[in-house]
Amino acid sequence: MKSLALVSASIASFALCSAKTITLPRDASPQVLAAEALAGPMAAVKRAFPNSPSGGYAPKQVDCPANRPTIREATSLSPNETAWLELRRNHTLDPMTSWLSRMNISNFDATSYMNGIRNNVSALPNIGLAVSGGGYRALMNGAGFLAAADNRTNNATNRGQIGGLLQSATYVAGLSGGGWLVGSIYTNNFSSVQDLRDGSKGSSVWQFGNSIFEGPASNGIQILSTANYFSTIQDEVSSKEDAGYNTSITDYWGRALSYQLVNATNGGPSYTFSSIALEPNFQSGSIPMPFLVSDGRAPGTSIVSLNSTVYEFSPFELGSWDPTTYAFAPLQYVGSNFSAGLVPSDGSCVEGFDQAGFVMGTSSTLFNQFLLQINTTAIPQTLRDIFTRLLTDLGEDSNDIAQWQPNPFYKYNNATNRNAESQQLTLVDGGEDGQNIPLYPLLQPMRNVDVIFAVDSSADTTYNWPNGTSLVATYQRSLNNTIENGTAFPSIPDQNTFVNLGLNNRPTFFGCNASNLTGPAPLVVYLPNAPYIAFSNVSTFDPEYNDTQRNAIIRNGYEVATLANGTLDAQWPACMACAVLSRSFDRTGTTVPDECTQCFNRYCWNGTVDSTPVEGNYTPAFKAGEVNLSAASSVSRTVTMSVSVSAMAATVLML
Ligand SMILES: *[C@@H]1O[C@H](CO)[C@@H](O)[C@H](O)[C@H]1NC(C)=O
Ligand SMILES: *[C@@H]1O[C@H](CO)[C@@H](O)[C@H](O)[C@H]1NC(C)=O
Ligand SMILES: *[C@@H]1O[C@H](CO)[C@@H](O)[C@H](O)[C@H]1NC(C)=O
Ligand SMILES: *[C@@H]1O[C@H](CO)[C@@H](O)[C@H](O)[C@H]1NC(C)=O
Ligand SMILES: *[C@@H]1O[C@H](CO)[C@@H](O)[C@H](O)[C@H]1NC(C)=O
Ligand SMILES: *[C@@H]1O[C@H](CO)[C@@H](O)[C@H](O)[C@H]1NC(C)=O
Ligand SMILES: *[C@@H]1O[C@H](CO)[C@@H](O)[C@H](O)[C@H]1NC(C)=O
Ligand SMILES: *[C@@H]1O[C@H](CO)[C@@H](O)[C@H](O)[C@H]1NC(C)=O
Ligand SMILES: *[C@@H]1O[C@H](CO)[C@@H](O)[C@H](O)[C@H]1NC(C)=O
Ligand SMILES: *[C@@H]1O[C@H](CO)[C@@H](O)[C@H](O)[C@H]1NC(C)=O
Ligand SMILES: *[C@@H]1O[C@H](CO)[C@@H](O)[C@H](O)[C@H]1NC(C)=O
Ligand SMILES: CC(=O)N[C@H]1CO[C@H](CO)[C@@H](O)[C@@H]1O
Repeated sequence: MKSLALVSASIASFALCSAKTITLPRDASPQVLAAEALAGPMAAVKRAFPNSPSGGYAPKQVDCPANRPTIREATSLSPNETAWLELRRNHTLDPMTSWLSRMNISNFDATSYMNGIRNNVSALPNIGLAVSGGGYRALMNGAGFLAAADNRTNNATNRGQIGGLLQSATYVAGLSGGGWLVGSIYTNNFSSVQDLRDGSKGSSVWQFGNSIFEGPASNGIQILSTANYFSTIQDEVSSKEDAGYNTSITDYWGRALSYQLVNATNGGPSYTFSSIALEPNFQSGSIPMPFLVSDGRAPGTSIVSLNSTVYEFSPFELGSWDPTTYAFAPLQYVGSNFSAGLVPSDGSCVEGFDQAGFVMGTSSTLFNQFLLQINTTAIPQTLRDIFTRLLTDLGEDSNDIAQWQPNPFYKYNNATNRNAESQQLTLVDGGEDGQNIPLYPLLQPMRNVDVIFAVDSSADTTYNWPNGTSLVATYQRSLNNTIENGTAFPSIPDQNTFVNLGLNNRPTFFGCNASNLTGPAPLVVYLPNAPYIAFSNVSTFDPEYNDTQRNAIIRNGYEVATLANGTLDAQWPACMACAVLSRSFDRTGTTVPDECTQCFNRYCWNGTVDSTPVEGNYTPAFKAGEVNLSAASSVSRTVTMSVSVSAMAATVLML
C-alpha cells in the first residue's frame, strides 16, 4: 500500500496524457477503421459469465447471502464437487463406452464390459488430464493433445484417432502456459481447440502473432492502438486499486494475457473463474471440471516441491490439501475479509476478485518477466514507472508474486497453516516448485482418479525438451511424510534414466502395477513433447508466433497424442484404452486382455534404471519426418514451418 499514492499519481498523469494525445492506430487503413467500428458493437454481446458485480475488473462489496460464506477444512471434497461428480461420472458413461469401443482392444468387448459396470460408479474408470506449464509452447503442444482427445475435432473419431477421451474425462488440469489453454477453453464456454485456433470474425482469441506488447489484432488487423491497449489495462487495474485492493504486476499480466485468451471485448474484464460453475454444460455435468494450479510463496523465500504449499483453483474453490494450509475458500467470495474462517458479522462480502484473467495470471506469474522486458517493448513510460514502483515496493525478487489480499485463510488452522498470521496470501507460478505438470489436484485420494494423461512441455534440457524433472519433483514430494498428506505417486527414475532410456521421447506409463505402490495412486501416462513433425521446442519466453508456427506446434502436439496417427504404433489407441481400464480391471477382477498385456510390456516403465551421466546436449530427431503441413493437416491449415534449433537457446529457469 505504501506506493499507492505514487502509483495513482502516475496513473492520473497517464490518463491526462492519453486524453490530450490523439492516438492513431498503427495503420489507419479502411480495414482498421472497419475493425474498430466492429469492436464497438461487440461490447453489447454478452457471453455466459461476465458476472463481476462491479461490471469491470474491480472486485465489489455485495450483501452476504443468507448462508454466509465460510472456509472449510480439507477433510473431504466440497459438497459442490460431490454433487457435481454424481452428474459427471454418469455423463462419462456413454462417451467412454463409445471411445473404448473405437480404441478397439482385440478380443475385448468394451461395450459389454461397460454395461456390466454401468450401475457401479466405483468400478468405472475415472480419467484426469493434465497439461504442463511452459509458456506458449505448453499452450500449443497441450492444445494439440486436447484437440486429438476432443471428439469435436475434424476426423478425430476416425480409425487410429483418439477423439472422445476429453468427453470421457472427469477432470482437466492446467498450470501456467497449460493454464492459459485450460482457462481459455473454459472461459469461452468449453470451445474446442479447433475453434479457438481458427478464431472468429472480430475476435482476437489465439492470435499470437500480435504479442502482448502490442495488443490485440483481429485477422491481422490491430483493433486497439498499442497506446489505447495499455491505457485500458491501466485503467482496469487502477479501478481495482481504487476499490481498495493491493495489486501487483500479475494484475497487468493477467489483463494483457486475457486479450489473447478470452473471446470478449477487452479480454472480458468482468469474467470470473467461479462463473464457470454457472455454465449450463458444467452444471449438468456434461463437461469435465477444470483446475488451475499455483504455489504459495512468501516474499523473499524460495520453494521446492518438498516444502511448497500447492493451491488449486476449481470453479468452486481456492485452497490446498497440504497440511500447511489444509483449507478451502468458496472462490466466488474470495476477496471477502475472512478471519478464522468467517466473514465477521459486521463485515460485508466481496465478489469479483477471482477475475478469470487474474486467476490465469496467478498460475503463470513467471511471465511477469514479459512485462518487465521494458527496454525492448512498446510499453509506455508511465506504465514502466508503475512497474518500477511496484518492484521497489515488493522487492525485485518478488516480481513474480500475485497478491491475494485479504488472505482467505487468515487465522484459520493456526496450528499448521503457514499463512495463518499473514493478511495476504502470495501466490506464484504453479511450476515454481518444479512440479510443472498439474498432477496435484488429480492425486488427491478423495478424487479416486485412475489414470492421468500427463502432457509435459517443460523446457528441462538446453534445447527446451522435457527430461522428466517434473515427475521426479512430484515423486520426491510423495516420499516426504509431512507434506504428501496421503498422496501416493508411482516410482519415477532419475532424469539421466529418462534420457538414456528414451522415456522423455515417447509415451511412458508409470505405476502400472497397483500392488507396487505405497497407497492408491493413478496410473500416469506420460506424454513428453518431442519433435514428430515440427520443432516444438520454442523458447518459453518467445512471446510471438505467426499462425503457421502456432498451427505447426499444435499439429505436433496432435501427433504426440496419436503417435503420428498410429503410424509409429498401430496399437497405440488400444494401449491408451488399456491404461484407462487398468485400475478398473483390478477392481472388477477382470482378466487383462492379451493386447493390454502387450501394451503394458511395451509402454510401462519396468523399473530399469540407467543413471549414467548424459554426455552432450539432448537433440532428438524427427519421429515422423518433417511433413508438408498444408497437405497433411486435419488440425492445421498451414505451410511448412522451420524453426531452427540454434535460435532456441534456453533463456529460462525450469519451465
Ligand atoms: C455450492 O453449494 C452451496 C451449498 O449447497 C450452494 O449454496 C452454492 O450455490 C453452490 N455453488 C455453486 C457454484 O454451485
Ligand atoms: C445418467 O445419464 C443418463 C443419460 O446418459 C440419464 O438418462 C440418466 O437419467 C442419468 N442418471 C442419473 C442418476 O443422473
Ligand atoms: C462428442 O461427445 C459428446 C458426449 O458424448 C456427444 O454428445 C457429441 O455428440 C459428440 N460429438 C461428436 C461430434 O461426435
Ligand atoms: C467469439 O465470440 C463471438 C461473439 O460471441 C462468437 O460468435 C464466436 O463464436 C466466438 N469465437 C470463439 C472461437 O469462441
Ligand atoms: C525450501 O527448501 C529449499 C531447499 O532446501 C530452501 O532453500 C528454501 O528456503 C525452503 N523454503 C521454505 C519456504 O521453507
Ligand atoms: C518435508 O516437508 C516439510 C513440509 O513442507 C518440510 O518442512 C521438510 O523440510 C521436508 N523434508 C525434507 C527432507 O525436505
Ligand atoms: C534498460 O536497460 C539498461 C541496460 O541494460 C539498464 O541499465 C536499465 O536499467 C534498463 N531500464 C529499465 C527501465 O529497466
Ligand atoms: C487462530 O488464532 C487467532 C489468534 O491469533 C484466534 O483469534 C483464532 O480464533 C484462532 N483460530 C482458530 C480457528 O482457533
Ligand atoms: C534435466 O533437467 C534438469 C532441469 O533443467 C537439469 O538440471 C538436468 O541437468 C537435466 N538432465 C538431463 C539428463 O537432461
Ligand atoms: C516398485 O516399487 C519399488 C519400491 O518402491 C521401486 O523401487 C520400483 O521402482 C517399483 N517398480 C516399478 C516398476 O514402479
Ligand atoms: C479427414 O479424413 C478424410 C478421410 O480420411 C480425409 O479425406 C480428409 O482429408 C480429412 N480431413 C482433414 C481436415 O484432415
Ligand atoms: C492422510 C493424512 O495424513 N491427512 C492429514 C493431512 O493434514 C491434516 C492437517 O495437518 C491432518 O489433519 C490430516 O490427518
